[in-house]
Amino acid sequence: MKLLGSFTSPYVRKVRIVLAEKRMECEFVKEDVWSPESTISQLNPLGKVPVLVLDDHTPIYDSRVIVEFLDSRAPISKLIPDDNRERAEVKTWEALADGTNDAAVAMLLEGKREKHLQLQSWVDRQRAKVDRSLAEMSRALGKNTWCHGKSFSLADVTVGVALGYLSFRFPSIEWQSQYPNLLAHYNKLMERDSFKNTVPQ
Ligand SMILES: N[C@@H](CCC(=O)N[C@@H](CS)C(=O)NCC(=O)O)C(=O)O
Repeated sequence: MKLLGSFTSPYVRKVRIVLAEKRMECEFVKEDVWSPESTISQLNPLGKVPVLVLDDHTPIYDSRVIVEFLDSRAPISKLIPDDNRERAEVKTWEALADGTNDAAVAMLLEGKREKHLQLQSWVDRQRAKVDRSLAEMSRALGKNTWCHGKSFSLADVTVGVALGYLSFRFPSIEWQSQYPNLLAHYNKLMERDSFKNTVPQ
C-alpha cells in the first residue's frame, strides 16, 4: 500500500494516525497537489489528497473511506464501533472535525488570494463554522475521558487533528484558553506516538 499526501494536510494526518494506531506499514509518497506537475488527478479526479493506493493499484479516497477501510482491515485497536448507532456517533464526531478543517482550509486559501479579491464575508462565514464547532466539541466532550464511549476512537483522532490544524495554521484562534477541556484532551492525545510523530510541518 502507498499513501499519497502532504505533511500539512489534516486529512492526510488523520490517515497517518490511524495507520500508526493500527501498526500498519504503508509507504508514504509526498504529493504537492498545488504543483502544476502533480498527477494526483489520475488517481483521484477531485485532485485531492489523501489517496491510498492498494497493492493491486486501486486508488481509495477520501480520508473517511480510507480510515474505515483500514479500521476494518486489521482487528487491533478498533477505532470505529461495529454497533450501528455507536458508529454513527463516532462518524458524526468525524464529520464535525473534518468540517472544521474544511472551514479552516477555506479561510487559509482565501487568505492566499490577492488582497483585493478576498471576501471578508466569506472568511467570517467560515470562521463562524470553526467557532461553533469548537463550542460543540467542548460541550460534547464535557468532562469525559474520551470523545466517544470508554475508549480512544476515531472521534479522538479527528478532534485531535482538527485542534492541531488550527494551532498550526491559525494560532490567533485561541481555543486553548477558551476551552480548557479541549486543551487537556489535546495534550493527552499528544502523548501518543501516533500524534507526536505526525505533527504538521
Ligand atoms: N474530504 C476530503 C478532503 C481532502 C482535501 O481537501 N485535501 C486537500 C489537502 S488539505 C487537497 O488535496 N486540496 C486540493 C484541492 O482542493 O484542489 C478528505 O477527507 O480526504
